Amino acid sequence: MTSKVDMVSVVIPTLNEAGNIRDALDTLDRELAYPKEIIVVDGNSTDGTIEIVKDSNARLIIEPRRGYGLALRVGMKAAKGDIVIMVDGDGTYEFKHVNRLVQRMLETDAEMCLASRMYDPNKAMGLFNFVGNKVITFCFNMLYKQNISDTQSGFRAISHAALEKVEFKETDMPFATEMLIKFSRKRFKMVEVPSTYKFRRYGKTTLNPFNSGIEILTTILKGLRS
Ligand SMILES: Nc1nc2c(ncn2[C@@H]2O[C@H](COP(=O)(O)OP(=O)(O)OP(=O)(O)O)[C@@H](O)[C@H]2O)c(=O)[nH]1
Ligand SMILES: [Mg+2]
Repeated sequence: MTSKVDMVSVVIPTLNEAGNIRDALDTLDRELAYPKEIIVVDGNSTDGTIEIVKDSNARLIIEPRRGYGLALRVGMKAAKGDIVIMVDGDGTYEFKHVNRLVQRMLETDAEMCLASRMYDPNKAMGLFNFVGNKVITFCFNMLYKQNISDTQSGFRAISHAALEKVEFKETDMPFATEMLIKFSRKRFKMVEVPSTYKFRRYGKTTLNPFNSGIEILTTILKGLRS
């Protein structure tokens, strides 16, 4: 559990996010009210993302191996802060809520705080993803006795000490669910704050929602044996 914060590390995976990353870095730099380091883990983007990150205050790690989860894991290993924030580089999460996540984590003495998009009246999440998320979240909550409203949120504040107690295997989208499973198993406290979700302004998704959904449900079932 984290009682004081000397530094917050923000880890951002990017794959061809040139249209979004500068705004993401500027907003985080401006909004995050704690001493910070920002780590961008880039999958060898070819659209100028790397040049934009090099021209910023953020630290750049190039990770040519594919996978959203792998990129986050590499960034988290490199992070030095007591709290690690994970968030996408595509500007779909509301960075202005970043301090809320840290504050709620500290107030509740939790090991993780998720930004839940399920309170969002704008519903920027497409219908397929919304329904898929509901199904996955229902299965997860039932099987692991949790009460999380948005298990697929990729915007989270996490205790660094807790992360060090867990080993991850997943390399792609199921990583986010593997983390919840392993935190549940360790009885780490997980809380959430309401947040909003925005449409992607530039670039395209790397996710195949159907395949990811199947992989995530498989991860939930596999986790029962762990
Ligand atoms: N380094 C790295 N980053 C990745 C990889 N795949 C995805 N990302 C980044 O991970 C984040 C999440 O991926 P998205 O493509 O936005 O997936 P999504 O959020 O499910 O899809 P959208 O609804 O379109 O936003 C984005 O910042 C991507 O640029 C990868 O293989 N390597
Ligand atoms: Mg996204």
